[in-house]
Amino acid sequence: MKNLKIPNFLNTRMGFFSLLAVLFWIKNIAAYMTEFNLGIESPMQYFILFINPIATTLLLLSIALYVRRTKLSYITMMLIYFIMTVLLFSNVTYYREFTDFITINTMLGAGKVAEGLGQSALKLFHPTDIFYFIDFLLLGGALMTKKIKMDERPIRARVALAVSTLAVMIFSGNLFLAETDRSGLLTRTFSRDYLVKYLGINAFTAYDAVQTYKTTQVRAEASPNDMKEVEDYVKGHYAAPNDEMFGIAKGKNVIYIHLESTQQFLIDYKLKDENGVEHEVMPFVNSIYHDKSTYSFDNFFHQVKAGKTSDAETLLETSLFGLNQGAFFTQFGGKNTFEAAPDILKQTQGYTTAVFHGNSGNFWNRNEIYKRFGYDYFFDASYYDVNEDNSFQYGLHDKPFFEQSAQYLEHLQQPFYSKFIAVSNHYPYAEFTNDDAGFPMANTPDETVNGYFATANYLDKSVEEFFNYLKASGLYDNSVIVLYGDHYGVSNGRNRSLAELVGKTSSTWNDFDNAQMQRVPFMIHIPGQENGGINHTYGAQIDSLPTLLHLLGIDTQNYIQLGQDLFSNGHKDMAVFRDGSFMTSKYTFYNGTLYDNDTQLPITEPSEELQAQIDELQKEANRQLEISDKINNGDLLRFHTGSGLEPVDPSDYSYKNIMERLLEQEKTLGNQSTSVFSQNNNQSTVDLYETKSYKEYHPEAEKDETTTSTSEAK
Ligand code: GP9
Ligand code: MN
Repeated sequence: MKNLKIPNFLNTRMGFFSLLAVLFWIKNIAAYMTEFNLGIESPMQYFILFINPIATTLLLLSIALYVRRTKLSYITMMLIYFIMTVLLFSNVTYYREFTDFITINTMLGAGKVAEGLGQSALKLFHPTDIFYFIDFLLLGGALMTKKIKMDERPIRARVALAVSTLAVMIFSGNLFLAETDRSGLLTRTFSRDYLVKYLGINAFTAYDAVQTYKTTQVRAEASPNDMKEVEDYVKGHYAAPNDEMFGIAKGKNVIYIHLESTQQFLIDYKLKDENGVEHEVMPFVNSIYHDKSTYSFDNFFHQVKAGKTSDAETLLETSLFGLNQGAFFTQFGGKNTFEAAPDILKQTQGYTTAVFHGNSGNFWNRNEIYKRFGYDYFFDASYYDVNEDNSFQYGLHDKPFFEQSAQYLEHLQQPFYSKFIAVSNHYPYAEFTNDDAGFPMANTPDETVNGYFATANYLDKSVEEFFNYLKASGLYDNSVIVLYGDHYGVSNGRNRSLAELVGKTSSTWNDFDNAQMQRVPFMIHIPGQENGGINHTYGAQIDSLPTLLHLLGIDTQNYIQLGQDLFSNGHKDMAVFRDGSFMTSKYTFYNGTLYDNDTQLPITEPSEELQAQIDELQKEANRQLEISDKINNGDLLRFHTGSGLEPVDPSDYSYKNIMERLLEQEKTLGNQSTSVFSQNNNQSTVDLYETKSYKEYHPEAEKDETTTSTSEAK
């Protein structure tokens, strides 16, 4: 040790600075490789991951370069280094327990996290963790014993500025690459994994701090008085239930099936293959759509914006809109108060509540917001066997997803409220490369459009298999099953390629057509009911919650919901889009142009009377959106006292060790247990689940293929 020669370079300020920067970069990369699971998919993403610690490390450390006094400069440098290390290390340990990164809100409530961890906190530390701090200790020691000498010469301000500027430039380059690889990274903020993967932990934390500050400001300005305006609006907008429908599903389980990216035009749609043979895309969903036990809607619209799936979830479970910019789930999910479906059903009817989704729990901040929605259980990717063969970038594919969900579902106490979020039918609708390949591709100039039908067909089969299981296990008869499409699958920018496939012409395609394409499926299947049918009411996702609650026999008057029961005689025949566009049975007002639904043509010179009518509708649409934004931005529901609901305390919720808890509960309840498992004499029903690949369902298709290829070979 004594003879250890310190290279001269390290005895300069710049040298010491560089050493710290390199060391931190190494630590950071090591953590990326060994601790976090960031789902890197391409060489480009590896490259971005590799460079992303550099910019912020340089920028932060460069602060010390501006300090002229020797000791103070070294202390500042070491202090910054220490803080960055602590931040990295805290994220490492937090991730070990929560598979997530630390937000500012988590830091502010750190006491609660520690409390929740209790004894297990110590287990989060590994002996090798010394690696994160050893260099700090050694360097500190070397400075104090003068092994490394402090350089008395201050760094020139110009040089310090050059380093900071370089850091900013590297950051811009990093950001550019990130946005190219994942557009909307900062505006849509999908998940914390993404931000870390693309920009690093320091940048993620800074970004989160800014967002947290912004939302805290608006929230601080809101007051209980603002609630009055909201209550008045809701009272005036309320649509009383239809007596014939109220309570027809009382006490039943609720099973929401989220049909990812499924548009209404897929219903009853048949895709022609290259030989002109027609293939029904969603035969099973169609059979449900036309079933006498199903209340189907064919003028039902999605209302999402940048928050896509998560906006649909907000709309369906809270009867409020998402935001006009960014994702509500990520911006407010960790702090707002809700009157959400799971909580209402739990508190008023004793429902058990659970979500199933085969993607990481922090995507769209679900692991936070679900607690505030009152979800008892959230089975995220960590509960599923997800591997390279059965998954893609958004998680587990639908067939194994539904199949593997059965082992958990059978242990839920009934009645339960549950949501299954499928995902395989997601952009970019990549062709299956395994035995699930086989459904024909469409033949348009757009690959994305071409693949859409095959993934939708896969989703259809997955749902069919799940229904079969529900029937076999006995759950079916006790349940209301709601199928809904969350948003478009083919974006407006691609609709021209789709035009010919939906009986239109690409060259005359316009915004009127775009607007019509925003219809999504919505069906409420109630086994035992016989007077279902296709309802033509114009409605939208915001209407789902009051509709469902009324079917379950729950009065909604005391809740703050902006939608209306679709069965109510008072339901307004109208759907409002998030951007202020709207749709009625007569008119389409989309992107600022008014169209007549019958002629499908723009109305350029409306009569005075019509104009007044449209103005009135526009006012109504804007009012609904404005009230929603007031509630969400100001977190106004924390002031609402009339709901009769006890406030939700998110720290009462945990999504760890769910299975152990369910089994324990079954045991405690004994013969009072209402889970399917218990009702089946404590025998699992999982074996009743049957799943097969496309090739297994269509052995004839494969034969055809081999015959054609052999005949071609000849
Ligand atoms: C991800 C999935 C997809 O978990 O729900 O979300 P989307 O991209 O459709 O919003
Ligand atoms: Mn979606």
